[in-house]
Amino acid sequence: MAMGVRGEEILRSALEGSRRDLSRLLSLIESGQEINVHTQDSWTLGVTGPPGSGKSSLIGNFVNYWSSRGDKVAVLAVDPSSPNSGGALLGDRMRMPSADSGDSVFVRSLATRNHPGGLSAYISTMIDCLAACGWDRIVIETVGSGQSDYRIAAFADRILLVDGPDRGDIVQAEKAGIIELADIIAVNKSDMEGSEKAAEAIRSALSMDENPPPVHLVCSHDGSGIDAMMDDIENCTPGARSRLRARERLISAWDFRLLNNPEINGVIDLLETGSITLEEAVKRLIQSEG
Ligand SMILES: Nc1nc2c(ncn2[C@@H]2O[C@H](COP(=O)(O)OP(=O)(O)O)[C@@H](O)[C@H]2O)c(=O)[nH]1
Ligand SMILES: [Mg+2]
Repeated sequence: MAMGVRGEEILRSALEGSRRDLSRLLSLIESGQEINVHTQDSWTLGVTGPPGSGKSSLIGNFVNYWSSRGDKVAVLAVDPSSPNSGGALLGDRMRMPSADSGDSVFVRSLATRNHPGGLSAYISTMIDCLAACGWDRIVIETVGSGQSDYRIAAFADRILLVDGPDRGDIVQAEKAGIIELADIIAVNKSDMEGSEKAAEAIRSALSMDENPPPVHLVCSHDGSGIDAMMDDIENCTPGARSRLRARERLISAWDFRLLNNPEINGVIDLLETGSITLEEAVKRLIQSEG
C-alpha cells in the first residue's frame, strides 16, 4: 500500500514529536502501509531469550541507565501471542519502571499473531521511523521460543541473549542458532540458586568458540552485574556476527514473502491431493511473484 496523504500527515506529526502519531505511524506500518522515511543511523539492541528469563526486567534497567544520561529509549516488545493491548504488555509496563514517566521512553508491543511469517517486513521500517523521530536507543524484545520470533532479533545491530538459572538448557543444540547470533549473554537472577552453575555451563559450552561472547551473571532486581554488562553493550561493535545476522534477515524476509503469497493456499491444496510435485509447487509460487 502506498503512502497516502493521511500517512504523510501522521509521519510529519510524529517527526515533530507527537507520541500519539508515532503510535499511529507504527500501526500503519504494521497494517502494511509503505512509509517513506529517510533512513537514519540507528542504534539497535535485540534482547532475546526464553519467556520468564527476565528480558523485560533487564530492559527496565537499561531504560533507567540510558534515560538518566539523557538518551531517549524506544522499546519494541514483540509478543507472539498477545494482541496489542494484551496482558503481557501491562506486565511489561510494570517491569519497566520508567516506561510511562516522561518523554524519554516509548514502549510499544507488537503482536506477531496476525502476521504470517512474523514482523520481518515491518521491523526495519519501524526502526527507521523511530530513529528519524529522535529515539537514540532502540531495543527490540523478542521471545526466543520460535524461529521466526527470535529471527526478529537479527534485525538489531547487537544482540543480548538472556537466560535464567532454571534454564541452563539454553546450551542445547536447538538453541545453537541463537547462541551464534548473540554478542553478549546474560544469566539473569543471580540472586537465585543455580545461576552461577548455569553461567558456567554456558561458558564451558562456548569454550570451543573462536570468539565467544562474554557471559554476564546479573540481577535485574538489585542491579548487580548490570554496569559491567552495560559497558560491554556500549562497546559492542557490530561486525563479527553481521554476516550471520544478514543471513537470518534474508531467511526471515523470504519466509514472510512465501507465507504471504496469495497463491499459497491453492498450491497447498494441489500438493495435498498430489496433483503437483513439490518442485512444481515451488516453481508456481516463484512465478506468481512475477
Ligand atoms: N529473583 C529474580 N527474579 C527476577 C529477576 N529478574 C526478573 N525476575 C522475575 O522473573 C519474572 C519474569 O520476568 P520478565 O522480565 O517478565 O521476563 P521476560 O518474560 O523474559 O520478559 C518476573 O516475575 C520477574 O520479577 C531477578 O534478577 N531475580
Ligand atoms: Mg517480556
